[in-house]
Amino acid sequence: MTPIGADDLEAAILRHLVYTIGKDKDHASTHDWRMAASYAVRDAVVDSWFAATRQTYEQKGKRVYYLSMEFLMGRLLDDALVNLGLHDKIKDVLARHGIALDDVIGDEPDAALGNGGLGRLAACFLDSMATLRCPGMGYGIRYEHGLFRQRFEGGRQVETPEDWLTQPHPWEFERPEANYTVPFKGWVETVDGRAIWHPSESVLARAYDTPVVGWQGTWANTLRLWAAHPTELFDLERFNAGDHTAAAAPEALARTLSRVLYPEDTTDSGKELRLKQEFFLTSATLQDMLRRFLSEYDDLALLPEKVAIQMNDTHPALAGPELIRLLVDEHGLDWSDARKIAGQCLNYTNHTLLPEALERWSTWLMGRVLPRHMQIIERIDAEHVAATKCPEHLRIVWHDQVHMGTLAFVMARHVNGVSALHTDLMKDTVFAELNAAYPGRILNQTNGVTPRRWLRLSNPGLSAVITDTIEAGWENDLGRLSELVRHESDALHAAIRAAKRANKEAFAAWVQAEMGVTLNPDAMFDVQVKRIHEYKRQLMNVLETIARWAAIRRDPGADWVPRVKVFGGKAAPGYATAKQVIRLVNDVARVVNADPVVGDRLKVVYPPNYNVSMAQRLIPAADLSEQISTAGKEASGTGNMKFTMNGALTIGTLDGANVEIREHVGAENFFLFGMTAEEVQACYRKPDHARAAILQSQVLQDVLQMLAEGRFSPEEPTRYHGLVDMTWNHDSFLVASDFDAYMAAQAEVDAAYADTARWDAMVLQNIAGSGYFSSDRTIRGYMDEVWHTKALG
Ligand code: 26W
Repeated sequence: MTPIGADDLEAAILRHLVYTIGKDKDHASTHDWRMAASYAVRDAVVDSWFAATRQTYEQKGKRVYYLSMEFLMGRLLDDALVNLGLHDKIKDVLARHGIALDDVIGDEPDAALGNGGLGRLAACFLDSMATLRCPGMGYGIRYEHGLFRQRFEGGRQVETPEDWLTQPHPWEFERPEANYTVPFKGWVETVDGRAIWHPSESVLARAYDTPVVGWQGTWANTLRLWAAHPTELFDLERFNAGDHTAAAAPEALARTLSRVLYPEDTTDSGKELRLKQEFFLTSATLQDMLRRFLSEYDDLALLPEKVAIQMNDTHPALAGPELIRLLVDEHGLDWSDARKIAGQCLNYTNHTLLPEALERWSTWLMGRVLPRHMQIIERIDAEHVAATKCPEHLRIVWHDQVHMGTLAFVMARHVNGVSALHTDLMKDTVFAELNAAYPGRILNQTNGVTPRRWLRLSNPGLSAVITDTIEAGWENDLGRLSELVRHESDALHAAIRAAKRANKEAFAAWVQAEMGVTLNPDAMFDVQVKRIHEYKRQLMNVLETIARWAAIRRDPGADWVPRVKVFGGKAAPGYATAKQVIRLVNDVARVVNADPVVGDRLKVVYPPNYNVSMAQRLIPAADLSEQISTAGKEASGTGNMKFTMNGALTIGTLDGANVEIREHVGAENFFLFGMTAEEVQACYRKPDHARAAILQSQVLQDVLQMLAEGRFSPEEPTRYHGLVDMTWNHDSFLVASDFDAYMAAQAEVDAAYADTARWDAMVLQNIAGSGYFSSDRTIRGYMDEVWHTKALG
C-alpha cells in the first residue's frame, strides 16, 4: 500500500467532507468529520483490496469461506487507522481543524453483529487472515439490529434495540449485482429419479461488502454480509385496492430475515425464524461460492482443491445438505460425487459442550421449512449409519430431531475444538462415539485474538514500551514478546507499571464521567467482563465481594489492599437467573459504594452495555482478570488472552485456554484455584455437594445468610431467596464447592499485589508469554491443518 502523507490525507478528508458529505468544514459536525475521515481512509484500503482480489484470481489461490451467524466487529475506523499506520497522522490533521480524533472515533457505533466469544473470534480471524495474506472471505448476515443495548433500571437489565444502521455506514459497499434467491417451504416431487423442489416462499439475498485490511495494509479481504430483500416488489394492485398492509407484506416478511440478531448465546432458541436465518446465510453464500468458482473453473470435482469452507459452530451446518442440493439439483452431479466433494470442502468448529447450546431442529419444522434438505439429511444419515453401523442415538435424525452437531461432524473433513482441554473433552464426552467412528477427524486449534486491536490499538502506552524495548514488528510476530524477558529491569518494570497506571486513570475518569463513581487508581482493578452465565460464575465473584465487604467492616483498620471490582456483560433477555445475578451485583454495589466504613478499600462498578469498544477501554486498565468458570464448561475463553497480553494477572480455574495460558506464562505467574474438570465430574456424583460445601464454609454461610435477610435489598428482603435456595440445593456449577479455594486464591492475589516488585515480575512474564495467543498463530494452524491453503502475494 502506498504510504499516504499527512497533506494527502487532509486533502482527501476535506474533499469528502465537501463532495461526499456536502458540508463546509466551518459548519461540519463531529459526525460529518467522522464520515469524511472514514471515506478518506476507506479509499486507502480499496487499493490493497483490489490488488488482493486480483492476485487471488491470478494465482488461482485456494479460497477460504468462513461462515458465521455472528461477526462482532466493533468500530472499524480506528482499527483501519492502526493497520494502515495513519493513527498519529490523522490525529494531527484533525487537530489542525480543532477536531479531536477521540471524538471522531467515539462517534462511530459498534458493529455489534454478535453475542460474545464466537462472534468476536470470527472478527479476530478476519484481521489475521488479511494480515497473513490468506484469501479468506467472511460471510454473515447484515442484521439491521445487532446485539441489544443494555441499560439498568433499579439495577435490572433492560434491553433496547441496537440501531447501528440508522445512520449511513461508510465502510460497506452495496453490491446490487450480487443477489441470490433463497427458497423456503413448499414441496418436493421426484421426476425420473430427480428431485424437484417447488418452494412456496423465497427471499432475495443482497450482498454488502466491507473490506478487511491487514497489518500495514499489504492485503485486504472481504466480509460479505447478506441483507434480505423481497423477491416480488410492492404489490401495487393490493395497494390500489386499499389493502396497504398486504401490499407491503412481501417487503416486511423479507426484511424480518435480516432484521435482528438472536441474543441467545448458549440456548438453542428452536425458533423458525432462526432456522430461516441460518439457511438464508448458508444458501446465499454457497450460491455465491459456486458462481465464483465456475467463473474460474468448469470442473466441479476441483472444488475441494480451490475451496475450504469453515462452519463456525453448527449454526451454518445446513451447508452440508445445501451444497449437495446445489451440486445435484442445480448442477446435475450424481449423489455420490456431490457427497464426496462436499465432505472434502466442509470443516466444523465446535465452541461449546453445553447440552442446551447444541442445536436440534424438530424434523417437523425442518421438513416444513426445508423439505428438500430434510430428504438430503435423511440420505446422509442413512449412509452414515450404514458406514459406521452406529447405535440409534448416534444418528443425525433421532427422536424426531435433526441433531446439527452430528450432521456437521458427519459432513466435515476436519472437526476442531478451540482449546486443548476442550478438544480432549470433545473426544472423551459429547463426540466420543463419533470420534471412534471417524478416527482422526477431531483436531485442536486453540483460539487467539488479534494483537492489532487488543494491544496495539487499545493500549498505545504499553505498545510504546514494548516497541522501545524490543523494536517494532511484534504486531504481526507476537512470539517476539518473549524477548522482553531478557530486557527485564526495574526501568522496564516501572515503564510497564506507568503505562498501566495511565490506563487506570483514564478508565477511572471515564467511570467518573459516565457513572459519577470515583475510583482510586491505586486500588487493584479486579475485572470480570463477559456474557452473564451461571457457568462463568459471576455469582461466585459477587459472593466473594460480599465476604470481602463484611471482613473490611469487621476490621477496617487492617492492612487491606484496596480493590475496585468491575463487572461487565449482558444476559440473554430470557435468562432469568443471569438477570438476577446482574441485579445482585448492582444491589451490592449500591450498598458497598455508599458505605463510609469501607470507603476506598472496596468499590463495585458495573458499567452498562459492555461491548467491544468498552472492552478496548477497560482491559488495558485491569490488574486482575477473573476467569473462574467451572472446569470443563468454558470451551476456551478469549478475554483471558486479551487481559494477559495487556499485563493483567489471571485468577482462574484449569478450564479452557486458562490451562495453556498458565503453561505459557508460568504456573508461578498465575493464581490457580478450584477443581479440575475430572474433580468437577466427581463432585457432581456426590449427593448434596452444595450443602456439604456450605456447611464447611462459615464465610459462605454468613454471606448467604445476609442475602437471605435482604441485606442488599431492604426494600424487598426476599428478592434473592431464589438464588440462595438454588445455591444450597442445586448449585449446578459448583460455586459452593469452589468458594473457599477461590477466597484463598484472592488472598494470595492481595499478598502479591502488595509486593510491587513481585507483581511487576509476574506482569512481565504474562506479557512475554502471551505471544502464543495471537490469532495469527491460530490462523496459521487452520491454514496448515484444516484449510490446506497457502498465503498469497
Ligand atoms: C444457538 C444459540 C447459540 C449461540 C451461540 C449457542 C452457542 C453459541 C456460541 C457457540 C457460544 C459462544 O460464543 N461460545 C464461546 O466461543 C468462544 C470462541 O471459541 C469460546 O472462547 C468460549 O469459551 C465459548 O463459550
